[in-house]
Amino acid sequence: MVFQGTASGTPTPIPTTSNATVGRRFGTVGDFAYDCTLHPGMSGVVRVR
Ligand SMILES: [Cu+2]
Repeated sequence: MVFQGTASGTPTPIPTTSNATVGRRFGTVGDFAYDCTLHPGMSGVVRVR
């Protein structure tokens, strides 16, 4: 999956994996929208408060 935008604190993309756990740390308050790279239209937002 990839995060939209290039605002400060936007995490790097998460590559496609299988049977793995991948973490990203959000060090900045904000809304970080993302898109699934496998499924068109599967999107979400991580809200950091
Ligand atoms: Cu998906």
